[in-house]
Amino acid sequence: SEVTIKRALLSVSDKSGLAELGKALAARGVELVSTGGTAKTLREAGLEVKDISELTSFPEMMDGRVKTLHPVVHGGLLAVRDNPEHAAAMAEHAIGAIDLVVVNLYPFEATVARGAERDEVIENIDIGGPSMVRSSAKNHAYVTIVTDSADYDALLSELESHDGSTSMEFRKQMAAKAFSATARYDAAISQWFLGTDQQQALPDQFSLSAKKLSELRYGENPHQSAAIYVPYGAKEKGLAQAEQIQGKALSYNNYNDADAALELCAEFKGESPAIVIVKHANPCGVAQAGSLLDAWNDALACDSVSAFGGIVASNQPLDGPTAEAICEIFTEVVVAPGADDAARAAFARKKNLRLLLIDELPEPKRSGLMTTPITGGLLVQSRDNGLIQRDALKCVTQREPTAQELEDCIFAWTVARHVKSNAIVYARNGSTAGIGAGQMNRRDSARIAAIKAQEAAEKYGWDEARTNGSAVASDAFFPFADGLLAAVEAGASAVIQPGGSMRDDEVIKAADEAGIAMLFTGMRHFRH
Ligand code: 93A
Repeated sequence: SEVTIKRALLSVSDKSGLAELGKALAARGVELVSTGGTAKTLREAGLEVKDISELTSFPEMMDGRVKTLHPVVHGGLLAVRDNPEHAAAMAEHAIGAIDLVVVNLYPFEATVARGAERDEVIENIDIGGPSMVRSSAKNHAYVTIVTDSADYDALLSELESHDGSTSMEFRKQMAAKAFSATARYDAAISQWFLGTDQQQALPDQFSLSAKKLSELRYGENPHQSAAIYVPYGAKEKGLAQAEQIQGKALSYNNYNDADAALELCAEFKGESPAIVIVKHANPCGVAQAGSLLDAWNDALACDSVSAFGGIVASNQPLDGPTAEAICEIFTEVVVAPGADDAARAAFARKKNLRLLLIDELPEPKRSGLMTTPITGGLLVQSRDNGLIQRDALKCVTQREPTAQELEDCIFAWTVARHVKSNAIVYARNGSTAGIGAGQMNRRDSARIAAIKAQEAAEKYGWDEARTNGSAVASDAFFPFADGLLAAVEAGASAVIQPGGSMRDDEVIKAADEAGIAMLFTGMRHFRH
């Protein structure tokens, strides 16, 4: 499984360490092939280099958009060397094998970060580079791929210790790095598109025209008047036009809370059974489990005190056992995409409980405008539909999260997006363990969430709070290590947060010292 490096293709935007690497490879007798700028740097260092255009018999064209996208390159990268048909194709088309690929990509993120114009940003979307990276990584049985200049030394010592070859283990390790590099790269590009499109979606003028659907008894308080309106041309019925099966008329606060519950529950659309309990527009218990009943029990255990008088949403049609369990505590509103006969019969015994059925859960990724009146004006923003991309998560600690911690991180993060800032959410095994909402500093939110978890443990007679071994999500970065330390004290073993604080180094150091794993999402979710 050792492959001797005879020919290397180098094509790098970040030219640091390139000349040294080129010299070391040339000294081993490796043939160097390069794209324009890379070849120039190597030649300036006195090295002999073959231009990629000599290989492809095409000039680099269209402002460099098409340099390496050619069968002679990708054939040389993808060929299965001991497959006779592949070998015949190589011979027939004069495709030479490429053993080593050193590529780092156009600096897309740096271009965005310095505020470049749209055209320049687009030009910095590397196409040929990731293609070579992916071809090489796929064919790691034969090809060594290096995507980070920080790995040049590792490559050279590998060649040194294997007499000019690389081992399968090394190539596999580099391939894994390569795929995570291209995944992160694409995630950054897609994020940029979403961001700019959202900005562009804001019209120069807009008028909201809506029809009154029904008067509400009063608004947030009895001295305020209120009604519910439906915009002309509304595309979906949503909560506003849900079917009310039973119970008292809905109040303004009921609608507001039911909407918060529904929006969070919609994040679990098409997934395993999930229950959300909301109080005062904040979730106080969220869980996903094998059955709706289990999800309800887990969600309730998070903060059973707050769940009293709560609003419940389900991501699936309700069944009898779950409805019976919900009826055991005082519940204001239940909203779900359906309820079977047994569930309806159970709810019917609670005359005041408002049961709302919707056709389907809203689409969590949908776009739209959100408005907030201010004195003399209106603030308008695009809806926060920035969903997490697993591939874009960056582990910044020495320890990587375990598979379970990763799942819990993503679950906690999903919930945290729907909690008023400052939001801290602990989760373990698909269930929230403690939620801290709406505090003016992050450390207090972390402490409050931990207190709730402790109270739950005492009430249910558990040996430990569910924050022990939990993942904790923070809706915005930890400005200081103290918030993180409060979470560690509560027993969290993994953290997910946007990152981007001036003191990230301090926070990462505290995480490493505590032996926990920490993921950066690169995206913040304030909700004020
Ligand atoms: O414009 S591309 O998407 N098209 C290509 O065919 C191509 N081949 C290599 N970008 C391409 N590259 C990228 O060029 C590499 O990923 C690398 O970042 C850069 C190196 O160009 P140069 O050697 O001219 O500095």
